[in-house]
Amino acid sequence: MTIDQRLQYENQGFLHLPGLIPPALVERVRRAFDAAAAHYYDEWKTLVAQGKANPSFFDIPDILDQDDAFVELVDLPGLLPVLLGAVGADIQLNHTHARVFPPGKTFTAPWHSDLAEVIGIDLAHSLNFFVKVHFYFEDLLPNQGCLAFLPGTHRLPRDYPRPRIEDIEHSPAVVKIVPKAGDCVLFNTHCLHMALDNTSPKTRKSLIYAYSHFWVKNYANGVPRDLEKYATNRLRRQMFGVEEEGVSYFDQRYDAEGKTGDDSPWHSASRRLLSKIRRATSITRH
Ligand SMILES: O=C(O)CCC(=O)C(=O)O
Repeated sequence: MTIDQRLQYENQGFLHLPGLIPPALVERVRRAFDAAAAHYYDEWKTLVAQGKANPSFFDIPDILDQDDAFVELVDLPGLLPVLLGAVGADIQLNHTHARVFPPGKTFTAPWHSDLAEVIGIDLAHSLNFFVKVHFYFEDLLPNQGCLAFLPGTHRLPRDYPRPRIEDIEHSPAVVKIVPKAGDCVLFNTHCLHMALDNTSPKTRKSLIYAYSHFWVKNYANGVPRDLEKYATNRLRRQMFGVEEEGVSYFDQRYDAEGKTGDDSPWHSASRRLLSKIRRATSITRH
C-alpha cells in the first residue's frame, strides 16, 4: 500500500483503484459472469414470483465455484499489497457476492455501515477490521447504480444518526464512484455508503469480496468447493480459512516476503475448515 493510498483509506474510508484487473482477466470474468448469471436468471425470477427473492437484484450463488477467474481475483497481485495494508497479514476472505442489479431503485439502505450491529469492536477506531472490494468488469454509466460514500464517516460511532441527504448528486458531502472495466473499489465497510439507483437502461454487474481477519468467522461462499485445486499456496489457504497445523487462529500470518514456506503442500495444512454449512447470506444491508 502506498502512503497516498494509506492516507486516503484511513482518512476517507475508501479507495478507487483504477485498472487493477488485467484486461485478459477482465474479459474472462465478464464472460464467466454472464454465463453464470444467465444460468441462474430463471431460478431467480421463479423465486421472485413466489415472493422468496428480492425483485431488485440477485446474487449468483457460490461464485468461487463457477470459474477459475473468480478465484484469481481473491489475491489479485495488484490488489494484494493494498489488501494487506488495509487489513493486515492475518487477512482472510470473509464472503463473496456476484451481484446482478437490473435498472431500478437501489436495494441498499441509504448511507449504511455494514457493521452497525456488530458488537465487541470500537468501529470508529478499528480502521483495519473489515473491508470490501467491488470488482468491475464493465464500464458503468454515471446513473447505473454506482457506489457512493460519505468520506470520513468510518470514524463515527455506530450510533451516529444516519444522515439524510436530499440531493445526492450535488451534495459536497458525497463521493460517487463511476468505475471503468478493470477498476476496483476498496472500502472500510463501516464507512457510510450505498448503491445509488440504477436509472440507466443497463444492468449493473459487479463482484463483491469482503475481507477481514483469520479469526473472524467466514461464510461458505468465501471458500471454493475444490480446495485441493485452489488452495495451492500459503496465502490461498489462509484466504480460504484453512488453518496451518500448529498455528492458532490468532497467530495466522501471511508473509509477503515468502518466508513462511509457500511451498509446503496443502496436505500438510490442517483440514479443519470452517464449515460450508454456514449460511451464505449477505451482510449487505437491504
Ligand atoms: O452496490 C452494491 O451491490 C452493494 C453496496 C453495499 O451496500 C455493500 O457492498 O455493502
